[in-house]
Amino acid sequence: MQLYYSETLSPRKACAVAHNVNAELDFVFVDLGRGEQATEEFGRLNPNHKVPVLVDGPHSLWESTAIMCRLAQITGSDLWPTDDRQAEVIRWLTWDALQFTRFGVELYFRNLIGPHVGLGPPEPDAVREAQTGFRKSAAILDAHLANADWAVDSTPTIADFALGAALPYAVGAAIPFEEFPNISHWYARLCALRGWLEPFPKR
Ligand SMILES: N[C@@H](CCC(=O)N[C@@H](CS)C(=O)NCC(=O)O)C(=O)O
Repeated sequence: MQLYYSETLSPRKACAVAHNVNAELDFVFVDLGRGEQATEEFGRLNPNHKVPVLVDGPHSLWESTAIMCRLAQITGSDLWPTDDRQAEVIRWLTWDALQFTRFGVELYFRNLIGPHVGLGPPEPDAVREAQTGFRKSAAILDAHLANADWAVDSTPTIADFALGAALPYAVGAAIPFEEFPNISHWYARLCALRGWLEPFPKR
């Protein structure tokens, strides 16, 4: 099994889970700067020409959330629970993609990636708007975490790995999560999990 990755936000989730669950796989670095994802060959693994991709024999699985599920499933990890918690994990994954990390990703692209790929300096109004969206959803997560150590029940799940995805980039991307004390405490717990702070293999 191979996990194709780059050292960027979405593959970071898959790599962190792979380390956390001790998955037996080979990490394959894809150099986005050199356009390695744009080749026809890579397009056969993922027609979107994006990383991460998990390749298992003839099967390739793309989308970081699906990859986190698969890695937890094949290793029997409780990061992807099979009981009543599963629907709640899906609830937070869905909400995260459409709310919390959606705004985090926008700030990541505008402030950190855009200037390096020729998009010029971030547009201040667009940054402010994304920060407003982020704060609105962060208030909801912060209220939830007032009475909970993790997104779902009392143990970490892939929902936490998804919710944390943009936060390692918070300083450079100007993501104001530290205004929210319960999110800050939860994020410190996430940082203590195996794989979170050092998700990428040594190259
Ligand atoms: N929704 C996808 C997003 C994947 C994605 O946007 N990957 C970026 C790196 S963070 C990429 O491969 N970009 C290369 C490109 O667009 O050419 C996921 O969660 O896997």
